[in-house]
Amino acid sequence: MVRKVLVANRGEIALRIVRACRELGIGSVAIFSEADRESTHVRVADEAFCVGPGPVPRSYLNVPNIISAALVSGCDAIHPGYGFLAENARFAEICADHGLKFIGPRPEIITAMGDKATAKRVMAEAGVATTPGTDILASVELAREAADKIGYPVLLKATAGGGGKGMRVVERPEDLERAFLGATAEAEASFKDGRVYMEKLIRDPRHIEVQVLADEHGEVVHLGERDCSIQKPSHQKLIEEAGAPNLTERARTRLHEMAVLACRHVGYSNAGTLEFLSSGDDVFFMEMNTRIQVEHPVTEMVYGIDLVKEQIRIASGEHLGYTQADLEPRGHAIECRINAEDARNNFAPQAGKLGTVLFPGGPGIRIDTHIFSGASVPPYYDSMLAKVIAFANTRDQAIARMERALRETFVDGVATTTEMCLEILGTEGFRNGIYDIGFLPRLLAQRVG
Ligand code: MV4
Repeated sequence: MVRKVLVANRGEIALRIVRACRELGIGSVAIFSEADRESTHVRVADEAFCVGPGPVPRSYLNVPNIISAALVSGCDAIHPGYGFLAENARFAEICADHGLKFIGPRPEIITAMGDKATAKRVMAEAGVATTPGTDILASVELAREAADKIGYPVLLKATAGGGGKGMRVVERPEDLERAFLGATAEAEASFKDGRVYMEKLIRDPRHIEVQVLADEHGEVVHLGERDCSIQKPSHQKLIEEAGAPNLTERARTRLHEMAVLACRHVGYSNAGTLEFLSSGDDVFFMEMNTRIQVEHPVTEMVYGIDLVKEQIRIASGEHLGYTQADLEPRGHAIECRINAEDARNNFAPQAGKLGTVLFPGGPGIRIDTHIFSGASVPPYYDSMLAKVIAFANTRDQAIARMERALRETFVDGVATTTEMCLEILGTEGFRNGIYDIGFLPRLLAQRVG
């Protein structure tokens, strides 16, 4: 086993990783910015190093300082969490160059999956269902030919994208040129890579993703699916659940099989997530995330597996030690994200000093958070403060439990997404489990008139 892990992150996920280390009997080293000096992950880790001032490029992306902290403290591995350096292949290489095990897949896989057109091509080769479409489009003329063949409406996507940046829906031929130039310019500005590709637009799909674990000896398992269709207009997830409601058994089985097939094909190792669009019996591969994800706890609750511990064990060269037949999901789990955001004002991020903070407890409730009464919320970072996870035998019970828990949640001093989550849980669409990626944008549009 690795003996000491540098946790290259902050907030709830840094704390989550420190907890996994402690339970494995492994040392943990936190890093922090000057704005996070008083943060929980700093207190709870065995050791902690300041790596720079508040702004992200000067601290949590400061690779020389992070590598130095790992080396002077005698770490043999780095866990990147999510965000920051988690999907930076160059960082994974630099870790290896310094004798530090990067807890994630090989750098080449990170690079391949980071380029969305490449990822799609690789998955299609593996036999995974992908959306009808093209590879990179070199000109408007080629885009026009492709769109005529695919049939409108089509979607232009940035290959360096993900998260919706550089994406354009094109309903009619006369809109194609504008959309192509717009998508290219936006992608160039956002990613310094203006290359785009085209897909058939899937109307009103759901976002279903499959969790996988693969060891470094070729064993691959899936840990079922999550429905992450409840997203803000900015494409950020707000509520996730495991398993997905209203999925046909045929679609569910295909999703699971394709995820495992894909991992075997690329020689994947460590934890990963394959994102799909789902519509009726149809499923289409979208992207693969080569990191632990924010919403991993819902899968942990349903499968009784600690995914972060598994990541560390896998990176240590251990065998999974179980097969698909050993894995049986039980019950239902829902996660609500408590963000420091004003849901009545376009989810504007909130910063400042917190007053009283009270989180729920009791049967079937898990809270993953780093905040406490009197803590500061710095302006530099992601606005997620906490994840409330409700687990129960059935979906209806999990919903009731989540509603109960959110009514026990108090975060004084900033506006949060707690009430927004309660409103969603109360809707007929959520309760019957028939919702798609347009659900929250439609709900918000109704509210403002
Ligand atoms: C799509 C799509 C419909 N058809 N692709 C959005 C972000 C990027 N990761 C992929 N996205 C989409 N790709 C085809 N062919 C609709 C979306 C999409 C979406 C997907 C998942 C979750 C929320 C979304 C919100 C808007 C659009």
